[in-house]
Parts: sequence; C-alpha cells; structure tokens
Amino acid sequence: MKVFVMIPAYNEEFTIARVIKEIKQASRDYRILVVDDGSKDNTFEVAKKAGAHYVIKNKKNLGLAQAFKRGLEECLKLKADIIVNIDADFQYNALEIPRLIQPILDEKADIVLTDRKVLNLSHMPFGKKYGNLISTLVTRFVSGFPVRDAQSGFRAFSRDAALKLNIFSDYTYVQETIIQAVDKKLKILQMPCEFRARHGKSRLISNLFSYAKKAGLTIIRSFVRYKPLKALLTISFLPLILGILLGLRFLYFFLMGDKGHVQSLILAAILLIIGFQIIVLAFIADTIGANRKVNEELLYLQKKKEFSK
Ligand SMILES: Nc1nc2c(ncn2[C@@H]2O[C@H](COP(=O)(O)OP(=O)(O)O)[C@@H](O)[C@H]2O)c(=O)[nH]1
Ligand SMILES: [Mg+2]
Repeated sequence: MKVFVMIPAYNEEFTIARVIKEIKQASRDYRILVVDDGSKDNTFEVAKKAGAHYVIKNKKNLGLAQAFKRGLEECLKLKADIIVNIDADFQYNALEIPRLIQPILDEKADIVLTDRKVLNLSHMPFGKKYGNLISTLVTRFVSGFPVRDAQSGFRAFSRDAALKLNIFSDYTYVQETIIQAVDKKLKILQMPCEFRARHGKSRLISNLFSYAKKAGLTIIRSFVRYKPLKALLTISFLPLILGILLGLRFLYFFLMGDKGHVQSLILAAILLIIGFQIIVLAFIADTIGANRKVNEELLYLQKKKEFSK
C-alpha cells in the first residue's frame, strides 16, 4: 500500500520543515508531496531540504482548492493507494496519520475526516469558532451527512475516492468535497484529532467576512450543483407559501363579500407564478444534473485509465 501525504502550502517556511519531520516520524514509508502554491518566501527550498520526496510549485498563487486538486492528481499519477492531506502550519499532529488511514486500509471507509472539536479549543478566537460551527451546520444541511467539522483539512482518501472527486472551487475545497462525496455515495468516517495553536497568521482567512462570503458562495454553488432539486425546491417555498397565504386571504375577504384587495390578488398571482417557475427550473436543473453525473462517471473512468498502475 502506497501512502502519500500531501501538504498544500502558501508562505509556510517557518513550519513546513516541522510538519515534514513529524510525518517521517509517523512512518518512514509515507511519501511526502508538497504543493507550494506560488509562495513568496522560501517554502519550496525549505520543504526540499527537509526531505519531502516531491515538491511541486505553482508559478502563481492559484488558491488552496486548486492546489489541493493538483496535489491529488500528482499523488494519483505517482500511484498512491491512500492520500492524506495535512496542512503546512503544524496545527495537525502527523503522528495521528496511522490511526487516520486505518479504516481505509481495513476497507471500512473511502474517506476519513477529522473533528477538531472547535468549541473546546481555547486557542481559537470566538469569531472563528462560531464561524466554523455555522459553516459545519450549513454543510450538514446541504449534504445531508452529519459532519462534525466540515473545515478540518486533515483527511484521508482512498485512491478510488480521489479519482472520483472533482474540485471546481478556487478558494477552499473542504465543504465541496464533503457534499460531493455524499452525492457519490462514498463511505465517510469521522474521528477526533488534535489541533494545535497556529504560529503566525492564517494564510487562508484574512478576515472572517470575506471567508464567509467566499466559502458561503462555494457551498451554495455545490448545493445547486449536486442537489438541484432540493436546492431549488427549497427556494421555491418562500414565494409559493407567501402566494398561497395572500391568495387565501383574498379568498376569505371575497367570500365575506368584500370586493377589494385586488392588489394582494395580483401580488399572490405573481408570487405563485414565480414559485411554479422555480419548480420548473428545478426539474430542468435536475435533468442537467443527470448529465453531469454521466460526464463525471466518464471522467472517473478516463482518470482511472490514465493514472493506472
Ligand atoms: N496551496 C495553497 N495553500 C494555501 C493557501 N492558503 C492557505 N493555504 C494552506 O492551507 C492550509 C490551511 O490554511 P491556514 O492558513 O492554516 O487556514 P486556517 O487554519 O483555516 O486558518 C495551510 O497549509 C496553508 O499553507 C493558498 O492560497 N494556496
Ligand atoms: Mg491552519
């Protein structure tokens, strides 16, 4: 079994060597791949010197999700059987990797996620803690999977799961991969993990509002992409219910002999038309979704062949 540990990194010269050292401590057999995403510091050189087996560099900063995608593809090309993703900032404990990959080795899971138990972390600021919680709850609603920590980057994937996942976002892959994995009926397990305090500022989150905006948009797009029927039918509820209530109100007055309230009748009609149109859109989107499924299956077969052993 070839285990690859990949590390997406952006300006992490101060911590990447420690992460690599810890991975080697966990096992000398793990292959280490660093994706330096156009760092402006010496991440690339430091990673090489620390003994990473493969260090690839994007000329330009393409964003974490694209670096993650490239990392997965490189590991697949290098014939990985299991791919572990760990961050470059030494927040996760690499000594936990053997425990993380065990369910995949035992063929009990396709993906293993970790739970940092953010609410119990004294070193995580209040805003980030609750931002994490909200994002996890939204991902839970969208995916229908009881995820406990949707933002944890410490994860393990079987080769087959890595072949099946397609990343579209530029910014963050964490929620998108969960929503997709559920859609693809992959077996997901979760386990608690250690999460240390960060040295230096977050490279991903400059401020919580911009994170909420970007991650929120990614989640909504994944929702509409993977669950078009559920997403659009949910949206259609609002105009439909308002339209029905207004219509009933008009009917009540009408039956009581009051011939007024024409404005609410017009508004009710508009709301009902909007609601029904969204339902029609939902079915069109669902049909397009069926096409996406066929395309993704073809892509999976193609990748499997291309990256085959
Ligand atoms: N490849 C790549 N990695 C990034 C980028 N931004 C952040 N990272 C890495 O993603 C991981 C998580 O980022 P981090 O700043 O720790 O986010 P936080 O822990 O959620 O605050 C770290 O390993 C970062 O080096 C980026 O633009 N590209
Ligand atoms: Mg971090």
